[in-house]
Amino acid sequence: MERTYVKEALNKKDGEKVLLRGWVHDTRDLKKVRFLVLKDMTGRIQITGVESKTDKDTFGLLDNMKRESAVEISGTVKDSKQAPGGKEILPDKLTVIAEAGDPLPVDVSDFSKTELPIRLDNRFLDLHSKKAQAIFKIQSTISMNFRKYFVDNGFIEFQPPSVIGSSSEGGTELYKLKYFEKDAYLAQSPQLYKQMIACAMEKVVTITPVWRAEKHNTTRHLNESRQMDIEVAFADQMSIMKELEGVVKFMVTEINKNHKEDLETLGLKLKVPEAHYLSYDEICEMFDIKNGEDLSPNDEKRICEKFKDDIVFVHSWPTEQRGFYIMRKGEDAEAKITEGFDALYKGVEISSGGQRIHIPELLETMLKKKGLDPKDFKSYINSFRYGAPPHAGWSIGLERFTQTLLELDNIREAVLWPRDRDRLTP
Ligand code: AMO
Repeated sequence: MERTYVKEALNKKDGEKVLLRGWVHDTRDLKKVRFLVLKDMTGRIQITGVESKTDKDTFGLLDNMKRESAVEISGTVKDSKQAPGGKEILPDKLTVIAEAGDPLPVDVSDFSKTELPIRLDNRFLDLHSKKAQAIFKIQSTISMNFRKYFVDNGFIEFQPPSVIGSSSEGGTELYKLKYFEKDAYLAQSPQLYKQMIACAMEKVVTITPVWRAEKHNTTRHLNESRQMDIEVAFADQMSIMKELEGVVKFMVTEINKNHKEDLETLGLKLKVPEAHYLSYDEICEMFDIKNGEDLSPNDEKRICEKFKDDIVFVHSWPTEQRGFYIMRKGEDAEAKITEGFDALYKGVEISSGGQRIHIPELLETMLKKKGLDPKDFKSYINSFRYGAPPHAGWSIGLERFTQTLLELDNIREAVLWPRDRDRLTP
């Protein structure tokens, strides 16, 4: 007999036979009647053993099932007003495929209070919980629809290298490694590569891991994360902010459509956000922030509170607050304002980007101003000497976005196996 998934079993008629596989979520023993809640990737269903009717061995097994054990159950579907979902299974045969150890190192029930570090130490088991599953099912919809939105709009997906020869963000937070006789680094972003490909193929998109050796220990930073990036030729900061607004609206709409139950599990109702566009100067004035400084986490919160559950684009940032590769207003090395922006959503920065410098001489000047050596960026600078048009792009962190959207206290909830200052295993 072919396997039936729980969701399918819940749609079968009274009397139909099924073969289910999954895990023991819960059991209840009322002596003459024994219940087992079976779960698989599609849902949960009640198995009801009755002493007077159920096969003796099967009824006996129901007495002593260890939670989270993998089992196979064949039986008959029965309509039931009391059972969740309106159906239960009267078992013919129960086979334990893999028994779970007892006690479990993590409580994976719906009322679990196990603390995050212990859950992460035992992530393999934590993934049996409804809440963790809801987060990663939604994350899968985020990345899939991110890709879909852009590919459907004519973008080309590309894969940048992860081992690089020099810094791509101009900062110091690089992981160094030996690469034969040379020093190499783990990529901090696909920045330089996406620019080079966009200058030839126009509209490009990627989802790629990045590594940042920052020693911070916060609830919104990881040392390994996934960035969802785009880059577009013949574009400026305004046109690509519109792309970000479009993709966020699309992803939220798809989540609302496909994850009703998961959102319920997480206690969330998602509003498809509107977008507000304000310059950095306007924001400073509006919120009494010292012009020239970065926005503090508290500033980001204050700004978002005013535009509740909407996206706030803060554009035209000052030069000293942006990377060396962000275009200066008017293509002027002395300009105080750039074509760079940040996107804030539900209290945090979810994305940053802008128009890039496509003029080699201006790039060399800006590198020097930032204390970097243009020699280290030779191949990158040279790539703009042969017909490189103005171009712009941004990056949105997959885990940061998941955390923000799902209102998770800690970004580590939004990554399967976090890499942070203290955590390298599992
Ligand atoms: P930035 O450094 O702002 O920009 O990163 C882009 C987005 O990536 C996410 N992010 C992080 N998520 C988790 N942990 C971290 N340590 C972390 N750092 C960043 C955030 C952030 O908004 N190359 C530019 C983008 C561009 O101009 O295209 C860049 O990397 O969501």
